[in-house]
Amino acid sequence: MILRSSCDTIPNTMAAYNPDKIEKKWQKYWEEKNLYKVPDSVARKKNYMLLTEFPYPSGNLHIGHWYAFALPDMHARYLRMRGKNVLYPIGFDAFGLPAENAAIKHDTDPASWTAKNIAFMTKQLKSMGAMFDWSREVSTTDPEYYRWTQWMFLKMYEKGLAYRAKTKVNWCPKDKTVLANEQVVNGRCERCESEVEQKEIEQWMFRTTKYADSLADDLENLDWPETTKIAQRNWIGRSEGAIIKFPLVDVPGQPDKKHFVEVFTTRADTIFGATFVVVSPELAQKWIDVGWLGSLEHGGGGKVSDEVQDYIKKALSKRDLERMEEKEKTGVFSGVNAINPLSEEKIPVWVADYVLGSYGTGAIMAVPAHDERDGEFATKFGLTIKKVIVPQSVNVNILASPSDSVKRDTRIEAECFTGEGEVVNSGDFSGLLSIDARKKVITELKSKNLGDFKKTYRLRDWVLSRQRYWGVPIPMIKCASCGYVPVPDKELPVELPKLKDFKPTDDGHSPLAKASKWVNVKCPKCGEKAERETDTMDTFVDSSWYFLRYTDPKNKNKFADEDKIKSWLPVPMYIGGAEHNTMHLLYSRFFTKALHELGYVPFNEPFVGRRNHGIILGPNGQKMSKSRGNVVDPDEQVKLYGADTVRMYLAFMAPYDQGGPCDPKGILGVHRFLHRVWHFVSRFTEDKLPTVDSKEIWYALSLANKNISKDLGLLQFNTCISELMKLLNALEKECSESSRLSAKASETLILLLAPFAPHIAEELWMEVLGKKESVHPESWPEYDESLLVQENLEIPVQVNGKVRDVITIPAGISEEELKKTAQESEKVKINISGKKIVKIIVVPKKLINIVVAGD
Ligand code: ANZ
Ligand code: ZN
Repeated sequence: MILRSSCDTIPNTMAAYNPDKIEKKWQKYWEEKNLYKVPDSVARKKNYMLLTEFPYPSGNLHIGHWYAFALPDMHARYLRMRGKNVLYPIGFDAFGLPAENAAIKHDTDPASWTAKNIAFMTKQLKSMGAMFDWSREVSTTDPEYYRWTQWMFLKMYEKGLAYRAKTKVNWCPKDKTVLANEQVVNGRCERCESEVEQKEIEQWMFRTTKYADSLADDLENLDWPETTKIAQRNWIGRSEGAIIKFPLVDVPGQPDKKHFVEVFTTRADTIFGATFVVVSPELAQKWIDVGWLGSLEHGGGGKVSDEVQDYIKKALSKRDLERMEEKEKTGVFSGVNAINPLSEEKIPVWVADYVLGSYGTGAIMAVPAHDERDGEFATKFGLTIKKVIVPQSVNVNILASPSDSVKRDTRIEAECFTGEGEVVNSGDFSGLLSIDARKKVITELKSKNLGDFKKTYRLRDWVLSRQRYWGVPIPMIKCASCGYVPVPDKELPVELPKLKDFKPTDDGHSPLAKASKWVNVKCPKCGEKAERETDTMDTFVDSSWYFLRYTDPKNKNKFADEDKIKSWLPVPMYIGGAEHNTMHLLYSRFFTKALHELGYVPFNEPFVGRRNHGIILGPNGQKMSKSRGNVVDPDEQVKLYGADTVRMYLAFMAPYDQGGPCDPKGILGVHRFLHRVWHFVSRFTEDKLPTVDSKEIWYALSLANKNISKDLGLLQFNTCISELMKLLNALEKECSESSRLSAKASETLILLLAPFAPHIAEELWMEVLGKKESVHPESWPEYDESLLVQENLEIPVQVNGKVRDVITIPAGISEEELKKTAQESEKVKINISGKKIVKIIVVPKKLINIVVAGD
């Protein structure tokens, strides 16, 4: 642990800098004055919502929270000083599994556990000194909030955007609930890391796939990190290809060419190389069910072989991911054959689990010469490999030498060539480029009614129901005669009942099923006995629209007033973690698109700008964790050094988008800097000292202003802090201990510091400069660009004490640049070339002397 006393070595003639005292004092003052309460509109000011991801009330604020909130606060404060009506909102994403698990562990209930955590974390958040507008706080567990979550679900249900269907879902056996695909990481539950099972259950779903194209296309216009866009595009996974029909032959007991197998391919240009067809075990099972692979009865001809049945059974028990990653390909001949619709060759149909039932049509045309998986499969089972694409370079003959050409050719023979090139061995299509052949092949098949263009997506509809207690009840009622009936609007919210036993059950039912008084209701349609839906919503539903509520958090009649929505949104800048690249950011976009289509919001993208912040590591550069013992507790650091130091240290530590190790020594360095600022500005109260207001002082202030303005606008906090440090160095040089800074220059310095260290800035502003009003509503200082254009100086350059040249340089040049310019002088070069430079002595603004050895 680092002791406070190590800072007391700093000479201090004035009252010592006591962050603990001043920070509490100003936080109280700001709250009393409603300094951060944001009006709906201010004349001639533009509304600007700076959004950060609202926290989950886990119970304790860690350093990552500080990183996520205290640094954007600097940006928010800056924009406010630049004349915007800035809303920096805060709330809690308070439903969810961890609350239930923690409540079970601590023998309490999720509601009390969550409320207690929110209260504690609110106190911690306030210690940051951020300009959160607490009057607009939202919590997703507040019935006045989730009334609208339920209402939105019902609006989407009315329009078919929410529906119920039986699907194969990811089931976490430990948490006993369904997980979205996005919540399964490497086949394991994202939260508890248990191996995820596959189960078929009826679920509530959102039709996210309806917007697949717009979710992919609209990324183009967003000011988002490219990595986030790529992650979303991959998640949506649009691929443009074709569906092609292959007639089946040799189907037991069926006349030829009556049945077809449909395949999805992105490489229709390779169709002449399709030497077999592979169907997924799922599709093969369907074929068995309708008798295409023969009968199941023993005895008699045309029976489905045991080998095929065993293979399918085994394959179906595996997860998709496992199947895709398997090194050794497995499969079995199905017993039927197909006709390649263009080459008209008879080719075998195999069953193999590397083809997935849930993608495309669940069947493929296998092109072993040009698809690696097909190639491995063909090699293993001795199937025909036929080359139909050659790299263009081979034909155009741009290869370096003939021997090289031969080498490459054999490589292509031996290996699978997956690239684009020229089509060969393909009838009339030979000679075309693969890209052009693709379209021609599909068009030709289309004219024969054997194929068509087709887009396919990896994106699946969003399974939103959870068989858990601590979530928003799904506002539906199940009636034996009417089916599912929506809860009427006027009965919203459907409040979550208090439950003694909220533990999950093994039978796949939500714990809410036990609340019989709550469950048993009358059908809103026919009035007969009916039951409430007992599943609750995935918490990602709650967080898909919270930014809308910030614009009008107290509205009782609507989720938010249209004019208020219009005046604040879409969000111009959203700052958060890269872990939300897909799920949260995709779901919020889906919600916005749905609400837009339903006419409730005037835009179809929620977040125009997005930046991801990096992750803070432990002092040793490893991920912070209790077990590693490298956790830096922000409360402890605040107690030692104050919030201003912690804020500025985190800003200084690393580029914001990268993050890095948190080093207590660095914290001390920043703390010393604030001591120096304190000491320097405090001298202002010593009336006897003369004031200094030189050109150099205004040059330093203007330069810092220019650079900080640029960097703070771009969220480049670390360089802002180093600018402040450089500024203080320059000011201290110009204004010695026996003098003090002028009032105007002191003001400018404090204004430049205010977004970063709001408490010390306030103290110096009000108590030292004697201002009557807070510094924070002040405008950002202007600077005069002409001050930055400095006159030139003539500097003699000596080599070993002898003047060799006189160079002309701008007065503001840095020492490094001066040294460089001096060595570039032709006259100097002659005298130092081939010699070792021992040192370079600089007398600022007067002289430079290069000392060389061997003269
Ligand atoms: C023939 C072919 C030849 C293919 C070639 C590729 C290369 P993306 O781009 O990811 O959409 N495919 C189609 N459905 C499949 C399924 N259910 N399971 C496994 N693989 C499947 O991939 C499309 C390609 O993946 C398709 O194009 C198909 O193989 C395969 F030289 O068809 B291709
Ligand atoms: Zn009914």
